[in-house]
Amino acid sequence: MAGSARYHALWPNRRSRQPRRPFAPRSGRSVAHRDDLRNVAIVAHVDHGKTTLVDAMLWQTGAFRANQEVATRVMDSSDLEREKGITILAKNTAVRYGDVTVNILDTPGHADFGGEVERSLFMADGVALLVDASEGPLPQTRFVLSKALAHGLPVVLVVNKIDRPDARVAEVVDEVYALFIELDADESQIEFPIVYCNAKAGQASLDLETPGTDLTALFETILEHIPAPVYDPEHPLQALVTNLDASPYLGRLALCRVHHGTITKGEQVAWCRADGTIERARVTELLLTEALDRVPAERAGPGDLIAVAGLPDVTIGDTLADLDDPRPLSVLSVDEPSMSVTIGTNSSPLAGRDGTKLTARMLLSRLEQELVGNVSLRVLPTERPDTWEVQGRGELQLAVLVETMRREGFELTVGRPQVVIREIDGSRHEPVERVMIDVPEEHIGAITQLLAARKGRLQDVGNHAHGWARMTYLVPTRGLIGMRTQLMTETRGTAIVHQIFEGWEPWQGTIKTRTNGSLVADRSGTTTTFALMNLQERGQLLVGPGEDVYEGAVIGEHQRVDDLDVNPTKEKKLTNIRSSTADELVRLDAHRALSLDEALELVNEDECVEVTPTRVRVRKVELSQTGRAKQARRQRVTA
Ligand SMILES: Nc1nc2c(ncn2[C@@H]2O[C@H](COP(=O)(O)OP(=O)(O)OP(=O)(O)O)[C@@H](O)[C@H]2O)c(=O)[nH]1
Ligand SMILES: [Mg+2]
Repeated sequence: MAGSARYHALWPNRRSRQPRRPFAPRSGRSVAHRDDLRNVAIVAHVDHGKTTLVDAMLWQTGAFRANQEVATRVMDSSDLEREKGITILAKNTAVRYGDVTVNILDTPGHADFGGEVERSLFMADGVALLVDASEGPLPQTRFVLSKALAHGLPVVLVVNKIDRPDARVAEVVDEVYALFIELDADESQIEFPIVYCNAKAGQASLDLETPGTDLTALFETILEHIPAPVYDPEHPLQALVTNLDASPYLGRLALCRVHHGTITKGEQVAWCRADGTIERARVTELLLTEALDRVPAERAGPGDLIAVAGLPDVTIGDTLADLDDPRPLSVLSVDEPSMSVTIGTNSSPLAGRDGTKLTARMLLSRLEQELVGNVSLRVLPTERPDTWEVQGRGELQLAVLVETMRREGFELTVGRPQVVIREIDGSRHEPVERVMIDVPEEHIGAITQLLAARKGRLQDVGNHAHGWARMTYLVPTRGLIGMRTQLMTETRGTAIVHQIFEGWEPWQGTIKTRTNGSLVADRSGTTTTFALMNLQERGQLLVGPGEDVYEGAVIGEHQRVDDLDVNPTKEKKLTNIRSSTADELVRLDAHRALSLDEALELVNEDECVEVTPTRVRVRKVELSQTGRAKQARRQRVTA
């Protein structure tokens, strides 16, 4: 077959990679190709321009009418994604380029959503690795590349944002080569083509000197270097569920890649579940993606990315197979969680004021629902019947879950983020992160001190741009909790930090990260301007006047390391004597209103966060003053 000859000429070393691709036909079996199809995942560090590039690819291939109003970064469709300006869920879109359908998988670049990237790779036959022309490869670039190489996927390097005035393309390309070598890529993988892009303007070129006018160079490179899906024409149906979605009309949708065989609307298939059981199920609806829409289809074949309705509680990792010859695929595994928080019902005195979902039962069923679609999360019981421990990849992933739930009407108590501890070979291990910090050179001293206190080990210092250093550390994840704020203060807001999970290491002993105590309300009531004005000298306030507080609510950060109980509700004593002095000249400074992420970063060990649809409050776990005093005494005795 002509297609096959061309294919092997392009990828002479493919045979050696085959054992690492779980779904490719076994050697010795006949091999066929879907030459009319390409499945490419776009992977990169956060903000390097993946979603913007997908926009440009959609425009170029005529997915939108010329006068159509289309939002920028159209794939970032959820409210949270739009607000935060980042991609959270991996999504796919399909465009037609000539006779070929290109399925593009847009993935998130933030390290916490690495599980999404890993799953997308099970659907792809190759990746476009995007790297910012100025920032160069960063920790998540390393992560996504290592995963792509482990899957044996060929890479097209896209150097993006070449229009940046501080672009340093040649160096960045060298850094990418160095990264491939560091990650032990084999030779065929290192011989990647390079496309230079300005995703914002929709331009790509193979030659840096002559910029492109559109994305033709990118599409041609993808067609040439990302292999068409291969399959065994004699193999029965095998489709792996790698993601889930829901439709108001069709119910739960299983998003799958067909690896072998064909699937037809209305037919009966064997539904092979993760627990080993096999059920008979009917494909009530079959959908293929066209641009941003899912459209009904009669049948789909090898390499197609499909959505299937009719399997009510299908989960990720299930296989749809031939009824007469079911062959389940091995369940896909992704990296284990390294961070956890406790999530419980709201136990503050103000509970029930603005939420609609308050009970432990509602909370548990919501968490269970989340587990179905998110394989990188775990939910465990705690000793309290109304609280669960939720484990995930990082603080942001957990914060996004809490944020989503509060928008649905939940009121919650969220504990301080903790690292997950694991027993490995009988000893305690903790997660360690690789952290890259870009700072102006004059702050190197401050960074060194800060990271040393948090048990960071310096791996590398380099020059990133003129007068800027790039320092790479390995730091216990524990030491990073709450670090960002301190780092920003020390470097006058100039530091740029990127971090990613590196691995597990033996427990590294006590790390002292806490620097400020809290100002804690000593009674219930409403805050007054008068009281806050007197308290603002003691630290940074977190509440403004006229807010409801209760005993044990944290109303500010204390300047000192210990906590201070204060009365933020005190009224001014009215007298007959007019005074034109003192307090009228003092103004109440703006307080620092905390977002959910900031609150989770700020909380001390004996504190937690009260989250309702409209409010985020930091509070003591033990609300009563006397209770806290007792606890402190007991701790002093045991210490
Ligand atoms: N100057 C310039 N800016 C770009 C280019 N491509 C993207 N950007 C900008 O970079 C920012 C991030 O773009 P996104 O497309 O959201 O990046 P992303 O990789 O999808 O980000 P995540 O999904 O959150 O990982 C946006 O402000 C874009 O406008 C480019 O070629 N040149
Ligand atoms: Mg994106």
